[in-house]
Amino acid sequence: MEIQLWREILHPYEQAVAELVLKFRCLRVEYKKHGLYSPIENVTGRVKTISSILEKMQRKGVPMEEMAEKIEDIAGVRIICQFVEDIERVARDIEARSDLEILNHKNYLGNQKKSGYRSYHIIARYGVQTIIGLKKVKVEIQIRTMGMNFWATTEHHLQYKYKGEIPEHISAQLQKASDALMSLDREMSEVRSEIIDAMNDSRIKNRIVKEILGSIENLYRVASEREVKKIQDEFYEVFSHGDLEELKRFQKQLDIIAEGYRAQAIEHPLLDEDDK
Ligand code: 0O2
Repeated sequence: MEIQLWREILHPYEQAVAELVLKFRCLRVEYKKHGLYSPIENVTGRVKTISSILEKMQRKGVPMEEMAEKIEDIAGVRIICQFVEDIERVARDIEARSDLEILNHKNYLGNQKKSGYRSYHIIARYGVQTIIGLKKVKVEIQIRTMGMNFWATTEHHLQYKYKGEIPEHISAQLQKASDALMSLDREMSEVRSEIIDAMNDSRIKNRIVKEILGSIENLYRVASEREVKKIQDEFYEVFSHGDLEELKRFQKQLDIIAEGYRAQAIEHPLLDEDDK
C-alpha cells in the first residue's frame, strides 16, 4: 500500500469546513443586518478524526482508494435552527447555492432512524483552492433543531460509552426522549410566529433606543443643555412605559426637533463666507 500522508489528505477537508462555516455564519449575520429573523441559529464544523475515518472504512469495507468517494462525512458542517420549519428554509437556501454541487439528501425528520435520530442531511461537493489548484471534496451538511441536536449529542456519547452496543433499556429511554423532543418541536412550531414577532419587536426596540440616544447626543452639541436634559428626561419616561409604538412616536418628534436645528445650522453657519 502507498504511504498515506494524512495531513495532506485532510488539508482540503479542513479548508472546506472552515470556509463553509464562515459562509453560513455570514448568512446569519446578513439576516440580522437586514433586521430579519435568521433561520440559522448556530453553525459548527469538524473534520472527522483519522481513527473515526478508519473505523468507518473498516465497518463499510471501503478500500483506501475509494475513501474520498465513499466516506461522505469527512468534512462535516452542522447548522442548528430554532424551529423545524427553519430546517426546510435553510435546506432550500443551501440547495440554491452556486458554490455547492448537491449530490444527495437524507431526510431523517419525518422518518427518523431506528435509534430515534432525526436530522436533515445534504451531501454536496465543494471546491477549495489550494496551492496546487482546485480540489473538490465531499461535505455533509447536517441541519437540525436544538432539540434534535441535544438528543444526537447525548446519544453519540452513549454510543461511544457502550461501543455501539447501547443496552436495550437505555435504547428504549432514548427512543422515548426522541418522541418527547419531537412533540416539543411541534409545540414550539405552533408558537413560532409569536416568538418571531417578539424577537423582531425586541430588535426594533434596541435599534430605536440606540438611534434616539445617538440623536440626543448630537443635539447636545447644538442645543441648550436645559432643552437636551428635558428631552432626555422625556425619553426615560417614555422608555419606562415599555411601549414600542410610543417609542416610535417619540423618535419621530425628536427627528423633527433635530431637523429644525439642522435647518438653523444651514441658515446661520458658524463661519460666514466673510469670516474665512
Ligand atoms: P460521527 O462520529 O458523527 O462522524 P451509515 O451507513 O448509516 O452507518 P452514513 O452512510 O454515513 O452512515 O450515513 P448516515 O446514517 O446519514 O450518518 C451520517 C452521520 O449522521 C453520522 O456519522 C452521525 O454523525 C449522524 N448520525 C446518523 N445516525 C445517527 C444516530 O443514530 N445517532 C447519532 N447520534 N448520530 C447519527 P458517523 O460517522 O456515524 O458518526
